[in-house]
Amino acid sequence: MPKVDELDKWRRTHYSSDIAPNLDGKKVTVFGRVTSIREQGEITFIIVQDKCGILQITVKKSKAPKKVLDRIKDLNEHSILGVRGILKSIDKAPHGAEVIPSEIKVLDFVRKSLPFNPYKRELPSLDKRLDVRALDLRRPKAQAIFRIRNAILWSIRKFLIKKGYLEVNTPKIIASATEGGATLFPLLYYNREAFLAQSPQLYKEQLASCFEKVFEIAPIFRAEQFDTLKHLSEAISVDVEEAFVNYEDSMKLLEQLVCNSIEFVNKECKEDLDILKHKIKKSETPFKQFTYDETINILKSEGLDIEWGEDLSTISLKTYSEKISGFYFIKDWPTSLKAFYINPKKGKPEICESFDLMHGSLELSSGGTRVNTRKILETQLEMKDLDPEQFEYHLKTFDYGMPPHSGFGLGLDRLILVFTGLENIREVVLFPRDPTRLTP
Ligand code: AMO
Repeated sequence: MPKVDELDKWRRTHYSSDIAPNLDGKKVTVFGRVTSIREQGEITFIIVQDKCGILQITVKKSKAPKKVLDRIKDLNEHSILGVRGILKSIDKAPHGAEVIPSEIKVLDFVRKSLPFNPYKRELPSLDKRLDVRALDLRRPKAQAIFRIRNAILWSIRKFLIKKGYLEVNTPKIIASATEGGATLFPLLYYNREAFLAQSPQLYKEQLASCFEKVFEIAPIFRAEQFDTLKHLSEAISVDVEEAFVNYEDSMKLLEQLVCNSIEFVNKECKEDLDILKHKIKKSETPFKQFTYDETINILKSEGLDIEWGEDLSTISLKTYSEKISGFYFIKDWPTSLKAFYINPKKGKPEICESFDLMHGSLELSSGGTRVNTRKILETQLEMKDLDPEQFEYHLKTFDYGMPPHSGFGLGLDRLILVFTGLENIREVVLFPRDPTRLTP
């Protein structure tokens, strides 16, 4: 077996992206993973990938030191290398320069044949890839997806903090349901029953009463029995809540947030979007808005058998998305279809001040003006077969003065699907959770 070297005092001087012809003659230390080894006559070309891309190590047998030749003798693809050497400009190499090594450390090598080669075109099914996700994530496409994800997160945080929203962290172990009792994951909390949080809804409302403008980017847990391309048991939600505004203001903010992220990703992630062969279309602004009533009428005129008060089924949304492209809102939903904390309209309580942000047939976000009085909250909890007593820890805060407030929850993973042009939500999550997957 080949010997494994120690890292010792070696530290990186250059990433692959720093390498350039004008550094000709410079001493460098580079690290990375071998993606290919090619022998051409007396020259060995070793392509090494680091977090920024690839670089070329060129070993000429007649000129290389013996210790370098010894170290590359048993080298295999996917080994982990450290290389010290001199940069030499050369047109044909990536970034216009190659590294001529004076010393090579093999920091680790491959001990078993890989279940698949992440650098090859032919790949196994997503499920097989997810089983060894750490290997799958070496794929250039996967790397591009998660760099775009990172850019989206950064742009959202920057946007909200600049506008004066406070980033908060709320408990993920909670005492009662917020989004309907059927989708809770129960757990044992010492000697009591507790649940994983379905959303930070109640906490973000309480915090809006203290800090006025808050947001959280965190996991939400949904125990739904699904087998779709757009659901997860653990998803990331961007939750925003604000005092002294209503749902029209929340829609405006959400639209600005999405447009800002599109602009940022289009500017900062050009190469990654090219790798994915995807272009994010800028949607017309303001985003189109349809009331639930208008939506039902349009669907009826398309020949769908749908009654007022019904939720929009997958078929309804597919039909609708064939008529409307890009981002759009569906607002003013029946109160019966929305959660207990959404405010019914004055003089028309069967409709509530609510909205969903859609892209095609995909629901990206939902939000609304919140109920602001304890009495209505209690009535609505009972209407949803929820026990107000279980919510006392929340309801009592409404006794102490609660500003009017509104907000939304935006499904980050779904937004990334739109930004990357992918179809399966599991592709854009590092370690997805669904009813059949709990590892890795
Ligand atoms: P809702 O339940 O509609 O609203 O969730 C908000 C958004 O989160 C995303 N989402 C999911 N993504 C992947 N897998 C899931 N299982 C999943 N469930 C939800 C969707 C959805 O639009 N408290 C309210 C928000 C609010 O009113 O502020 C809520 O949770 O993109």
